[in-house]
This record gives sequence, C-alpha cells and structure tokens, in this order.
Amino acid sequence: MENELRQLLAEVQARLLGVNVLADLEVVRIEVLGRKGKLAELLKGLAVLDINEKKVIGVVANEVKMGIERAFAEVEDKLSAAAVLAKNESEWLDMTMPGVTPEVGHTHLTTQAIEDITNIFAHLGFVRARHPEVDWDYYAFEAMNMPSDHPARDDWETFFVKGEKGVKGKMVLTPHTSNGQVREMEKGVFPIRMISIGKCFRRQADVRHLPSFYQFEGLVIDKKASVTELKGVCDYFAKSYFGPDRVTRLRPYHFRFTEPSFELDVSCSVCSGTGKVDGVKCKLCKEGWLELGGAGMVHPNVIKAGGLDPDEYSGFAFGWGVERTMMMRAGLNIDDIRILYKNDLRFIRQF
Ligand code: FA5
Repeated sequence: MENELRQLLAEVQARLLGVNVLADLEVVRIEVLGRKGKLAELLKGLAVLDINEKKVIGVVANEVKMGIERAFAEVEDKLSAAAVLAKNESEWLDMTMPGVTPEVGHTHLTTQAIEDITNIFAHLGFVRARHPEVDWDYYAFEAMNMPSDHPARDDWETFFVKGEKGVKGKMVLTPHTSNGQVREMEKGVFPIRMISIGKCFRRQADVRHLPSFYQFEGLVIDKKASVTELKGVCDYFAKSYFGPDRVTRLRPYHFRFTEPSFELDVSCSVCSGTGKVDGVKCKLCKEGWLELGGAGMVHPNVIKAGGLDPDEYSGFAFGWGVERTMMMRAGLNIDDIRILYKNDLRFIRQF
C-alpha cells in the first residue's frame, strides 16, 4: 500500500506537467482528491490493516496527500498568474489613443423649418397647436363653409377613409390644416392666436406636389381682428424668415372659408421684386413676386360653426405649405419637390 501511495504521488506530479489551463486542473483535482477520487479509494485499504501497520501507512498517506496538494497548489499559482497576464495583454488600453468620434446626425430640413416657423410666430404670441391628421369631413369641409356637394371641394383632392359615416360625416386624411380652425374655437378659450403645423394629404404627386406634405395654419379670433393686422403678421413672418429686405403683397383670391380672401406673395429674392435681372425677365418668378399661400378674414359662417357670434367676434387665418416656403427661403433650385422625402442621404446631409 505504501508503494501504491508513493506511485500515486509520482503519477499526479507527472500528469500535472501536461496541464495548461485552470479548468483542466480542476478535472484532475476531482479525479485524485475528490470524495470518490483515487486517494480516497486507496485509503479505504487502511481499514483492513492492524494497528502498527496503520501507524506506518498513516504517516506515508499523510505525506503523499500533502505532496499531492502542494503539487496542485504550485500548478494553480503558475496557471493563475499566466491567466492574469493574458487578460492584461488582451484588455490593454492605450489612454493616449485618439477617441472614435460617434457620428452625429441632424434633423430633417422640414423639421428645421417647422422649428423656425414655430419660433417666429411665438414672438407674435401665436401658440403652437396640434389637430387630428385624420379627421371628420365636418371639420375639413362642412364647418369650413363647404357643404357636401359643393364643387369647391374638388380643389382639395381628398383621400377618404373607407367605413361607415359618423354624425360628422366620413373620415378624411386632412387635405389642409384648416380643419383645426373650428376645432380650436370649440375649445372655448378666447382670444385665439394659434399656429397649427401638421401633415396634409392630397391625391397629387408631381414635381411641385407631394401626396403627403406639411402646412402651417395661423388663426386669430378676437373682438376686433383686421386685415391690417393680417398684413402686419404676414410682413413680420416674411422679413423674419426670408430676410429684412423682403416685402409682401395681398392679392385678391377666393376661398369658401375666408371673406375677403387673398393669396400672399413675397418679393422675389433673385430680382428683388422688379421682375427683371439685367433687363431680362427674372427666371425664378418672371414677374417680381413668389406665391406663398392663402389667407383671409375668417368667414362669418366659420365663426358661427365655432359657436361664436360673427357680430361680436372676427378673425383672420392663413395656411401655407412648409416645404414650398422652405424651398423659397433656401433658394433651393430643386426641380422635383419629392426629393425631400426620398431618404437620399447625399441630399439630406447638405442641410
Ligand atoms: C389651403 O389649403 C387653404 N386651407 C389655405 C388657407 C388657410 C387659406 C386659411 C385661407 C385661410 P391651398 O390649397 O392653396 O390652400 O394650399 C396652401 C399651400 O399648401 C399651397 O400654397 C402650397 O404651399 C401648399 N400645398 C398645397 N398642396 C400641396 C402639395 N400637394 N404638395 C406640397 N405643398 C402643397
């Protein structure tokens, strides 16, 4: 038994020479020193020895056990040190290396324009409002003085939502932000100075028309709103957004929901409103003016639909396209408006 014990020690020492990783060391440790390991198996033999033999073999067994444990401890120390070294090597960090700058994006140019427009009107006390972009026919047309069979509706090439009619008619994808006018009046808080910016949808798609675009709608409802004030607001916006040398004009027009109605024009940036560059017709505007959008004094029927008495309250409103307005400012020579939403980064990154 003494020989077997010493042989086990030698065998373990030889085996450990070939162990290179801590996990393998653990496997050998269980095999040799575990509860059912080789040493425990050998020591079972002690039971059949007489007392004197037990004393001698007990001393040897102790020496062998300590020898085996020492061999394991030495290998463990060596492998642990090597593991730490390898970790340090693989996780090495040079604090003097230049950092990797993360790519920073920016908002889309339409979002930038919406922010600019909101800020300009905020200076005049206009509060940003949001209204449904899928709304009842009533708010988009009926309440805007356009009864269901009125031909003026044809100008707003409208998408209708399939389904049952409600008490306020069918549902539409709002073709203009004017649906917000009566909705804002229904809130019952006066006077109103709102700027509502939202998505509009029309059955149109060509170089000047998007099927989904943005409008910004201004609405003032007060006891004595006037065309003069409307003109002042238009001028303030034009000078703030396009530049201090730009001027505006109101041109008579017709909308069912305003009376009188106007188209607002802004003097052209290329010919400064003269219509000519070096004696030749201006290529951009041809006549000195660029069209911005519609405006007018809120029609008495719309004021009534908002639950107010038109003899007591008056108002003015305007509704202009965000994309078209933004393109006018930037002097963007875009020959197809649809490029704005093609997600072409080569275009988007320029702004
Ligand atoms: C209207 O939508 C009226 N609701 C504006 C208004 C409001 C008038 C309040 C009076 C009082 P119009 O259909 O002209 O008007 O559209 C207004 C602007 O929206 C246009 O001048 C244009 O800038 C923009 N627009 C209209 N359709 C499109 C389209 N398909 N793609 C891009 N912009 C468009």
